[in-house]
Amino acid sequence: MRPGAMIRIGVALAGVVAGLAAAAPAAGVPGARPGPGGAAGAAAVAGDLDGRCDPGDLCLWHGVFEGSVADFSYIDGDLNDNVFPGPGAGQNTFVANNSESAHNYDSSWTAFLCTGTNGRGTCVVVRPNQSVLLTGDMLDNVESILWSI
Ligand SMILES: [Ca+2]
Ligand SMILES: [Ca+2]
Ligand SMILES: [Ca+2]
Repeated sequence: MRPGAMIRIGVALAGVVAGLAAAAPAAGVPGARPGPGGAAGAAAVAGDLDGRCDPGDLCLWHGVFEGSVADFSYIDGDLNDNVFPGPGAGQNTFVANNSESAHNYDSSWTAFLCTGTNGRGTCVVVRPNQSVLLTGDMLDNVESILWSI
C-alpha cells in the first residue's frame, strides 16, 4: 500500500479535523482515493499540477484567489517539494506555508488542508465545491493535503 493511501484511510477512520497523523492505517477500506500518494518522484498525472483548476482538483492560491495557483488532484502529504505552477505572483515559489486561499473543485471528495506534513497540526475542511480563506493560524501555513469521501 502506498504511504499516501494509508494517510487517506487514516482520515476516514479518524473522522476528526485535527490529530489525523496518529490514525492507524488499514487495508482494503473502501473510499481511499487512488493516486500517486504524494510520494517524491511520483509519476505526473494528467491534470495534476498543471496550473489550471480542473474538476477534481484542490486549488491553492498564493494570494486571495489571485496570483499563482497550485492544483492537486491527489493526496500530497508534503507540499515542501512542490512549487506553484500557475502564472502570476508567486509562480515557482514553494507551496508549503505559502497559500492564502483554496477551492475544492471535486464534486464528491472533501479535502483537508493541514498546517503540518502528513496531516499533522491543525486542519481545515474544504468540502466539495467549497472555497475557504486561509486566515489566522492557517494563513501561509498549509503543508499537506488529504482527502476523504
Ligand atoms: Ca489541473
Ligand atoms: Ca509533495
Ligand atoms: Ca505549516
